Amino acid sequence: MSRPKILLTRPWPEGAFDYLKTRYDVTVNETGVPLTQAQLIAAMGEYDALCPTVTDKLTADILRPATRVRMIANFGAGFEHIDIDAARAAGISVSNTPDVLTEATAEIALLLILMTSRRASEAERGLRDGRWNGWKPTQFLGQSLNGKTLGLVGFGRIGQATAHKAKTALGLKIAYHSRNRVAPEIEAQLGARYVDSLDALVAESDVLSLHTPGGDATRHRVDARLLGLMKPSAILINTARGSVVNEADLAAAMKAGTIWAAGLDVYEREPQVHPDLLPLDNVVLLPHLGSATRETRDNMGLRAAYNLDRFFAGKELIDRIA
Ligand code: 8YV
Repeated sequence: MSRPKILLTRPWPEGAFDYLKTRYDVTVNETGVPLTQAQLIAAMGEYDALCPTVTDKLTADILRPATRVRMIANFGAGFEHIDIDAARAAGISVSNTPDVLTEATAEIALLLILMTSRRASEAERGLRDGRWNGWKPTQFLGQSLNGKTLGLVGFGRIGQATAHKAKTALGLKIAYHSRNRVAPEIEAQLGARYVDSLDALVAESDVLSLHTPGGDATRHRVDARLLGLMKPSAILINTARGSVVNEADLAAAMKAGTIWAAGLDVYEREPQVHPDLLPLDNVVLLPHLGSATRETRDNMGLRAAYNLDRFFAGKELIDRIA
């Protein structure tokens, strides 16, 4: 029997790619640029499965009932870029890669908390630019974190891992708001306090970290109004999805001194960053590094591959999202 034809829209890390090659007839887009919509539509007729990433926008025009592709194994946990309703309507199965990137993404949240609170980007830029002419008692002063409150918006796997690391490593107190309150044992284990109003959490947080999914339900949840509730000394961290924050409102709030700093790993229109954020010294901007470790990216590829294996074996997917 011929092997299923699989298209990777981007090259994968070696380990996961090697695994895939032993089982499938694999084609890789090696161009370094995302496929166009026309190329994605054509691919839907040529392959048995597609492995997209966050940079592939899979709209209803692409996810049609009569396509050859019957399985989409997304390389990544978030799936805001895939029209899940259209996939369901077209009878196309879709999987993602949760769990394997939890710790790596939580590490990036901690990195941004540290970088913003200690003004690391700004200070390093100063040193490299020759503006550091020796130690002074008042230079590049940041904020201490120990004993302050970290407010988490969304408290799934990554939010909880961030809470654990922030509490144990940095001495932050943990408060959270989410659609569903977690079990009392988890709250006790993480020392996490549930706040039933988002506004109240935002108002009391010294560091506010976003961990909700993207999509219509959370679009621009952080806007001018919400930013206005934050403490002037507060820090906003976003490792979730760019769409959760209204970037224009954030830039305006930063310029007006409404909040003290922001650390972002994700953006509304990646790879573009709102131009008003770029000149701001107290905004740390990372290029969507959440899951960017060798181990994690390999594990993401393997997790996507295991979902493909299940699909082609006629078994239930490990991580079905459609
Ligand atoms: C991934 C992410 O690198 O998995 C996610 O949801 O945000 C990232 O860490 C990206 O999605 C790869 O497709």
